[in-house]
Amino acid sequence: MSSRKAPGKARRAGRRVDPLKWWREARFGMFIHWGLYSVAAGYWRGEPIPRLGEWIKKHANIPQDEYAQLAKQFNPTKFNAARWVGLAKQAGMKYIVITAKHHDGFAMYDSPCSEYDIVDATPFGRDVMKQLAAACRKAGIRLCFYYSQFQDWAEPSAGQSAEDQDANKRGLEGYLRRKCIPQLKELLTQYGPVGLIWFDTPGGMTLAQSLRLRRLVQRLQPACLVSGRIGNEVGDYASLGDNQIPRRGAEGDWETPATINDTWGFKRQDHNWKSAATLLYLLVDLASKGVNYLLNVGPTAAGVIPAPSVTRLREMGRWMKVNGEAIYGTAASPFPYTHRWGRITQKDGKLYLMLLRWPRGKFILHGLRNKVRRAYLLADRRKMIAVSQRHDRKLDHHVLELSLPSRAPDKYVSVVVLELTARPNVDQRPIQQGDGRISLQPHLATIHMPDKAAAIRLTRGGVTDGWVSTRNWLSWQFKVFRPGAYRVDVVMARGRSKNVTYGHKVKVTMGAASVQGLTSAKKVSIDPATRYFPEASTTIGKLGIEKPGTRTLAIHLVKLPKGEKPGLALASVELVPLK
Ligand code: H79
Repeated sequence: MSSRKAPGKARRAGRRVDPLKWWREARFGMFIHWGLYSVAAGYWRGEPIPRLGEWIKKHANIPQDEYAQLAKQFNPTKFNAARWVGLAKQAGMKYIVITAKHHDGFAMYDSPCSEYDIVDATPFGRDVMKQLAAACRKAGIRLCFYYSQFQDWAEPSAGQSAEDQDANKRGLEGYLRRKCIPQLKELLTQYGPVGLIWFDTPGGMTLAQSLRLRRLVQRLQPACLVSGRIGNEVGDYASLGDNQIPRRGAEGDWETPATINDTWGFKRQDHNWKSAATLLYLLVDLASKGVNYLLNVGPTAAGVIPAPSVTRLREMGRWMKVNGEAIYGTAASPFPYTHRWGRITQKDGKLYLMLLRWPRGKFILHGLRNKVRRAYLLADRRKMIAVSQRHDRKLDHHVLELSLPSRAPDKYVSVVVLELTARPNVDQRPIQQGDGRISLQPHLATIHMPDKAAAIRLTRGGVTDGWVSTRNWLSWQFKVFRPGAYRVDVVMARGRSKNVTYGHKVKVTMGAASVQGLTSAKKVSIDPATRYFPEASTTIGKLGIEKPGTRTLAIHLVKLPKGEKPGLALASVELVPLK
């Protein structure tokens, strides 16, 4: 993703072994949210409390002394470190990140500097992290700790919300010195090698404060990574938002932390489990964009990972056993856009086509310039797939055709390997897809900004941001092969504001023809995979394409909705063939 760098890289340069090597190869990790909130399990005084389980102290306004009483009920007699680690391993996950301390301030390990911890304050009285560290070592899984460095709701001088900008006035330094720094030292000295510290919500921390924590980690464990949410861009890699799915591939090192249902910490009433198909889609989609998938489980206070999580992770593991080669150690797709049939990753001169939809006839891929040496399924490596490739010189158009077996080998995602004779070489311009669609996304557009004062930027997710000037516009050059009539859909996404905003009058021009219309939220779709990020699609008209070749399409903002400031959050312009 263009404007972002991997901040730790320069600082790490010169080392012989890249400390990010294992993390890049891993691609898939387990997040574990476990704490006093797991005892409350989404209920307070018999009432169900909405939203995130681990936020119950805030959401139900629970005073500190009452919340602390939960510790007396924390007795995870069913906790079995080997079972949790075994599940992660079975799922094909390579690292575990567990909440050593979440925002509630309760340490889930034996913390000498605090009595507000699992050993001193609970009847269980044992250090679960010791057991997890041993089980991880045995299984070859990297153990990592989540540590809420800024927010600590048991410490009035620490950050009290993700947005808190005043903590430094209230005495954040004191909290850092008394609790945060000593606890980080404990975590980095009591449990052997730690893969990474997953910092979160840096809030009002200064650069000097972020750097101090980063240097502390590095001094105690030089190979230990720190997450991007340490703040001020001094992490080793960057975090996308919680559950965030970018629309485009990432440059640099990225990770998306994500939930299986809607909460991180266990909630009895949250039964909104994503299906195994959706979870596998997310894994494959993120890998195709070069993003690690850190998938969460929220064990109960008894120490049990909920059964719906277990069945789904095992299902993912069955897929990974056959198809893991397409995920581990791979890089993002060489195509600058995604395909409707599935996703692509690459490694060592191979492309992995991960098919979410099995084609009825031939499988067609446009825009790959390489020669394919051979093709086969990961589910059956011995059986070669017939490949045919052609190149139309006049249009500079490359077409690949595969004769796949009539039935998909996998019910979720089937992987076809293309062995290339050289490094992947792909036409970087938008191009009509095998199914006839043309998808034009802002990150592939030329952004025209005669009105410099109102610059259009792109969000991390690849959506236009700050598009409020009617003088600024986007255009694309794209290749098309199939003449005919096309429906013009304008797709909006959630920009910086919480909802999809609409009511913008837009005009789409191609050659001498143009169509114009008002964006509306009538067709808001929430993909079950990206369920927290709604999109709304509006059909604004029809345009014709007379002959194959390169075309230019432009979109202008004609008028903003009344009283609206957020601008047009454009996700794409879609040309859909009308048959
Ligand atoms: O640990 C998980 C979350 O608890 C944590 N990050 C993941 C990995 C997180 N901390 N802060 N945030 C996420 C920002 C989210 C704020 C919200 Fe809310 C919590 C939105 C809804 C609940 C704060 C309280 C804003 C609205 C109500």
